[in-house]
Amino acid sequence: MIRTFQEHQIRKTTLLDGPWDFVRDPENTGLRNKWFERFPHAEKSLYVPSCWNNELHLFDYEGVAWYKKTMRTEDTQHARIIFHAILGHADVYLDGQHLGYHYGGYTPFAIIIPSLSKGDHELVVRTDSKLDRLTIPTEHVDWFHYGGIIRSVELQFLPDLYIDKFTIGYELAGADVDMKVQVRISSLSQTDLTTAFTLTDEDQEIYSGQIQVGAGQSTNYEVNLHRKNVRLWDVGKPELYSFRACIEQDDKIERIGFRKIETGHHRIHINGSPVYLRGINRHEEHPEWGFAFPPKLMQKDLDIILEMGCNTVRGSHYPQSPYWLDLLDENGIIFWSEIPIWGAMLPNETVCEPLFQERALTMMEEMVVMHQHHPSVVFWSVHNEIDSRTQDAYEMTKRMVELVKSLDTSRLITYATMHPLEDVLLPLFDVIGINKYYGWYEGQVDGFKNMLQQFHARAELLGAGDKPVLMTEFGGAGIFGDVGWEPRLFSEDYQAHIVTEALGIFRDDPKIGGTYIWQFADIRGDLKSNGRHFRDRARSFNNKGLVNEYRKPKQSFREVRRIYRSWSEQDS
Ligand code: ADA
Repeated sequence: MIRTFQEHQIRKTTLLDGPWDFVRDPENTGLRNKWFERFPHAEKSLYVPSCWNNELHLFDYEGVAWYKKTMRTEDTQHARIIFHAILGHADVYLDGQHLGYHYGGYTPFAIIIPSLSKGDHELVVRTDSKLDRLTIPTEHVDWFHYGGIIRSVELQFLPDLYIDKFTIGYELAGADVDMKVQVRISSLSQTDLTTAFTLTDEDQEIYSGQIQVGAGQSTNYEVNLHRKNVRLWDVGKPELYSFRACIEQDDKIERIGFRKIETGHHRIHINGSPVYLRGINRHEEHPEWGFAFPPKLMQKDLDIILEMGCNTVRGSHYPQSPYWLDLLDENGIIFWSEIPIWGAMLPNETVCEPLFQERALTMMEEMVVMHQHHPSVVFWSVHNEIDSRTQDAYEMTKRMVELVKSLDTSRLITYATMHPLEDVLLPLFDVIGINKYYGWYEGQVDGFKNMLQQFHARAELLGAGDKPVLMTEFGGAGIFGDVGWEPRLFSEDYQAHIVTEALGIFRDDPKIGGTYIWQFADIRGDLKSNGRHFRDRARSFNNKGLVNEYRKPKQSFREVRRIYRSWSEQDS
């Protein structure tokens, strides 16, 4: 399932999920000669969506792999295939013809095939999961970068006139709203056409009109509506609206929530009230599923996160599934959405590379477009832990921030820094995230106090003293089940000690507006047996989860639940 609700009532859609033929191509031979000629026999059948690294003998495979599926059309029809997420490089072929290429990993792309003939068609996808110095993330990253088609593949049949785009923007004044609805109707017809257009709120029609579209052209259409006394979406009090754009032969449903996001007095404000953030960092990853995280388990993650008393989640470190965000929308949880620029080992030369920057900007734009209607999204984050002390980082970041502002002015733009005392990027952002590991990588836990004192003074000097500061990462590793009388490194006890002490320090600092513990669950690490990096990752996992990779609670989980619940009571 892609969403928790139905996106179309008229448009015919079907999922191409299920078994696909799969073959590895470690030498990258298939690039020159068509895959289906070279490899008449599939290596195996692989379920889509999934990551191949969760299959036997494919644990470590990184590189090129080919997927093939036969799809059938009952009539000659216009087809649209949406790939909801393929990791890395993706090339799509239909009946031997190259139809398109996408680079990314966590955002959808679509291909339209007008008048696809009736019968069987061979759909082939070449994917390449290899990381290098210019991929995002780059080859040095602290999570296992899987390979595969990780989210659904959707086949849609389009009429001659179809809804190509449907976006809803708004400005709130109290509970009154000015809505700007934009639709783009596109034509796959040889003649000019006119269609009736209606907009409904649930089942009630709120607008109707006529739209003309030239043969093979697109028409952009805008509707401005004023509505009084709308129900506001808020933290813990979700109120959602479903709008349906409808033309004679096609429709699209979008769900939004009305809420106003501001900052003031070192806090995030939703609908005019300050909200202290009680959060965790969540990788959308599981030992059996990799990044192809199933909806059923998303519900369980959510239940555990609610049980802990959280009101926010940071989507570390890449755009997470729309289904997950639907769940957050429905539960009134704030979300931090970011792209996978993981910078702790990112060389400055990479930051300056045009291809790297171009990929970063495309990923940002695709993320904003994908998640723009989710009320849960409050933060757009442009990167994590890059070397934020340099002019090059400043130049790239400025481009990214400008792009986000051109796409969406209703949310806060942020990032996470690991150099809070030397960072030159502070003035560019609405909110500052700090990642620091006192008690783990450096010194004792109370090192946070001194660091924060210096940070606040510096932020003041740079004119960023009134911006909300969030502690976006802190914590330590605790191996599940390793408990004792003494707080040894890697024990559950020591991990719980770091997290509880740190939370106390941050809560006492009036300039800190919230906390995101690193991290929700243990995740598979990118530990190469011959590599220099991440050699402290026991079990080849990043063990800083409050729950283990199968979501079983550690001592730190119980401590955080106690603390977050008591904060929740104090703040309500
Ligand atoms: C960084 C990084 C995380 C993780 C963490 C750790 O802060 O942002 O992805 O690698 O360190 O566990 O060391």
